[in-house]
Amino acid sequence: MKRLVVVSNRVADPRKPAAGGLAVALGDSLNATGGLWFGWSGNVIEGGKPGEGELHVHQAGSVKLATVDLSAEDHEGYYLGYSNGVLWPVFHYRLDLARFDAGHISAYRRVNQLFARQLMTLLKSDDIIWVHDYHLIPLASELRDLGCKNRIGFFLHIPLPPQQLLAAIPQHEWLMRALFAYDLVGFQSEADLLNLTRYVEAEAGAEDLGGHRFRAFNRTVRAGAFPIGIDVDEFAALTHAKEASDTYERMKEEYSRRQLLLGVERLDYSKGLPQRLRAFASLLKKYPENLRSATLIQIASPSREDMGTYTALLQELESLSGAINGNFGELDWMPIRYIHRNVARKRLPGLYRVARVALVTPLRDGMNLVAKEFIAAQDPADPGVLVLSRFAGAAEQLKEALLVNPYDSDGMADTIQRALQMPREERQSRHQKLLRNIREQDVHWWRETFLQALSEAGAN
Ligand code: GDG
Repeated sequence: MKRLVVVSNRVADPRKPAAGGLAVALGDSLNATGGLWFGWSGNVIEGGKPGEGELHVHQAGSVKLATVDLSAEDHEGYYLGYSNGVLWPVFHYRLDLARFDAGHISAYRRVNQLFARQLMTLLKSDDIIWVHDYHLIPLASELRDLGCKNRIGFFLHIPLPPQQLLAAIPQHEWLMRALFAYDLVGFQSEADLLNLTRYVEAEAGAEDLGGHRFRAFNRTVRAGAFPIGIDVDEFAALTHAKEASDTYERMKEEYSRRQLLLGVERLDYSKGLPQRLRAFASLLKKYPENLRSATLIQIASPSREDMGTYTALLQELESLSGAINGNFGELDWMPIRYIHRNVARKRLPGLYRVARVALVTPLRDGMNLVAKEFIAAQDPADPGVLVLSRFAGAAEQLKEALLVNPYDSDGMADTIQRALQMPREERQSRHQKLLRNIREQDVHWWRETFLQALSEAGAN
């Protein structure tokens, strides 16, 4: 079996449960092939030389972890400036939040070159390389420039926006041309794949060879939609373990006279949090029978707080939740419990299971794993209802959720009311279909389907 080499911005030890679902999923293939996982070490070297960084290699069981330090200047330009200041907002359709700066794109390229140089020293000629996410779009192109002939696949975890939005990025031709250095590029949804097709035909003059294969710049790339899933069994086991059961029992008792609604995400403007709080306020106004009963627990775990756009969002959420609690709250009932802290992963399934309704209403999301985790944690005999944004990649698969337009607060309030009143039989039948779906297309299916397609992607 050929060795798998995974490259992503951050690297995790797959043996540690805290590493999260993706690490566990990739860990299977990395373990089976004695693989290598390569990325940034997380170290920022003050006064370090741009374009240079020490390589650290250590063995974690049968997997080799290789990481590179970044100079403070590279971290600022590559990570904060370009990846999270340009690509994250534009790819989530938020051109208005992008800050274009020529220095940032040079740092982005420089770090990709640094990674390519360091990775080349570790590669064997028949390794299969799988690159992840928007931080590393030009990596294959830099590797090819150094003579790398390996099979290389790329998976984008976030959405790919329409052609016109991509074209607003000052160096979009360079960025998108870099995709042609891969043998396979994978997206979360059919909508993203369609956006790629339109872009490469209109802007890169690519020839459509059929079967989502495109030819341009003397290379052929295959594209596909590979919706990422979760490890359903692992999540179900977590749900029945002690920490989650304790959380469930405690919360169940506390909320026995209330209807619990739940939102869980990293604090990010793509997740539609202010819109969700407004929809909740509208629910309380339009359907007063929910007063003293419906309670929204909103977890917004801290993330990328070194970026200015997040400070404004944090303030908006604090003021919105304060106003809603002030306007509607009673001595014995607070409508919103807004928690700006990380909740332990082991407790999350218990929280999901006790919720009557999950609000997963991003303005845009590549996939959204919270929606899938919520389904996996439910009691099939008395499941909660998933209210899901039509703009999450997951909406293409999870058709039995109640789909909403996150920009329409009143419409969302009506749908939440429907979810709160849904009879048990309908909840059961929807949940059964949703569960079947996330089981059939779980994270192992995702990994195997992608790697199979990569092994079949035609030689260039
Ligand atoms: C990107 C794409 C795509 C959240 N709060 C806490 C916590 N979480 C965990 C959830 C879930 C994960 O974080 C979030 O995953 P999502 O998929 O919802 O969103 P992103 O982080 O934006 O991920 C996304 C994903 O990549 C995979 O391809 O689906 O579209 O944006 O697992 O449970 N975990 C803990 N405490 C929290 O407070 N422990």
